Amino acid sequence: MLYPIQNDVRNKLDISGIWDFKTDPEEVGEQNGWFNGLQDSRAIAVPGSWNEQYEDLFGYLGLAWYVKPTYIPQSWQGQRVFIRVGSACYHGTVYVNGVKVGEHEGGHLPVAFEITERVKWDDENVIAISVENELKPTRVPSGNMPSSMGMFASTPRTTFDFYPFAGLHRPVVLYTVPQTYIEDVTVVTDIKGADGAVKVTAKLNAAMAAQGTLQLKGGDTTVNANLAFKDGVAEAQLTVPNAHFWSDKDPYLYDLTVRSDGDRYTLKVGIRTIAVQGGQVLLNGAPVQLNGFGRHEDFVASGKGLNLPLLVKDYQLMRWTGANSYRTSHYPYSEEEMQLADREGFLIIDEIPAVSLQFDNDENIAARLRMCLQQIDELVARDKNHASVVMWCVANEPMPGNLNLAGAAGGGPADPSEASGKAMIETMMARAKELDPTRLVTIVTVMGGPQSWMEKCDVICMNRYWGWYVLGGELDKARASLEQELDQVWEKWHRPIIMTEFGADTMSGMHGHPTVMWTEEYQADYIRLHLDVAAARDFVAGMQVWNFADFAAVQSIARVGGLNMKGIFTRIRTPKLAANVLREFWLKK
Ligand code: GCB
Repeated sequence: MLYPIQNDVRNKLDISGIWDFKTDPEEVGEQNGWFNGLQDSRAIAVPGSWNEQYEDLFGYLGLAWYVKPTYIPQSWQGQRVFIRVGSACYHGTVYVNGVKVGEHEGGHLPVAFEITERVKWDDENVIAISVENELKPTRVPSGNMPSSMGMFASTPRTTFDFYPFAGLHRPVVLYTVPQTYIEDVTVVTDIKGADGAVKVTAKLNAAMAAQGTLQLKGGDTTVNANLAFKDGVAEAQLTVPNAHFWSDKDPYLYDLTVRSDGDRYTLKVGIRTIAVQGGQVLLNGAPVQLNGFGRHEDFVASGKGLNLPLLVKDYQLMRWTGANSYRTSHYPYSEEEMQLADREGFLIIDEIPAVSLQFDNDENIAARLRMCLQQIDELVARDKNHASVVMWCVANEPMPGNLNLAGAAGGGPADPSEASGKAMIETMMARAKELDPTRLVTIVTVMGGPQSWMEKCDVICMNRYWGWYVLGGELDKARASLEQELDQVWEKWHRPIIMTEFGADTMSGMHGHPTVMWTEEYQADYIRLHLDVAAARDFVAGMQVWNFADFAAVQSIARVGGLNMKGIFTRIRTPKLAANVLREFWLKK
């Protein structure tokens, strides 16, 4: 799925801004024609989560309406017009001039609908989007599960700890394409000695024959090729002599332009390869460490809404720690963020929203699997051309019924959900591999989860909390358990291991001597211990601290002030002591 662009033959109008907004807890808006305009509305910012904009909306997850009147330029006539919603979390329905044009389930991926026939060229157009984020067992991620999370039971009743923010979280844009247009482009890169090999597949919106061209341009290099479309598809293989390869240290990007009859589309291309060998991840054939963070899209006032200054600042702060990598825990991040990652040279583990999947009953499992597969399809379609994306992650901490949270990998006594979980996980991983055999595929395993679920992972990704949830305050024992588990997992699989989470809640400004849990000193010691243990093991291919910054969490006895405080930075991005430990380890290399 191509990102909308503005050029000489395509148009784009971002209609984000202040919209009219009204909640609809009784769900009467549709029958009362709220899509034509709202009575007694209030102002809301798009993008943004509604929960952070009004105090009374903090806990509201039900149906709500967004309405925006807008003109559409006359000069667009004759082209095809689309509306594209970057993220309606969790379910969105789109209306244009009183007509429903489509709906989308899944809160973190874009959707576009053609609206050419609906446009009024000489009057204002009314764009309306209804959105709800009700927590349901059949959704991904799931909520309101019959099972309780024991002492972790939270408000709202999620199966995860980040706050389930709702709303239009990313830009809403109108865009045009010519009548016959380039619908999709897929770029696969390879390295042949000093040369780059760039394979491009372009697809038109119609199964027709046509001619086209390709141009790859960067610095003094320009490579051209012809495209011959047959049944709407054309392929070309470019050779880039003495190519400038993309890497985390030198994120060089070429401009690739595809042309066919009346259309033109340009995207950024980084030439690189990614592979595993023994205990190492190889970028362009050389070992690379994926050091950085698990993160969240989260900030004061904007909630999970796209916040561009924050993005730029966060990348700068990550670089300041020496990080070169992160995971889009626990859902796909914005496209703007992926573009920045290409440009800044971050190595991304790109995750669908399958956080804390449970395998409780067949009907729910089937519904969740359908949703997960849809999200894998949509994520790969959206992100397949980003050099920064090196790995697909199809689940974070799937939960077996026999989970032994206090234990090492291996899980508790045999439980039927282990087999159903394995089947679902492997179906998802196979789907990602089938769609994109050029990237690595993984799941992130939970502490005490079954080892059998790691079997198909290219890289073993482990979330572990030795020294926090288990052996809290006992860092010596935590070290021994961590060492033992890492060595055992390596012995079993002989694959690279990335610790995708390890962290300690830390109240900024709280100090202690001797160090105790929650103090900045404890977090610093805890992180140092983990990085030390990893440094002594060359099969550890990356360390990603949980979390980059404190983030809004559901309310529970485990979350002081409704925050998860495992951040290396506070929610407003002030560094804690542990930031310097990261700098010590990650910058000295
Ligand atoms: C985890 C989850 C993450 C939580 C974290 C924690 O294992 O993957 O979403 O925020 O633990 O802090 O408890």
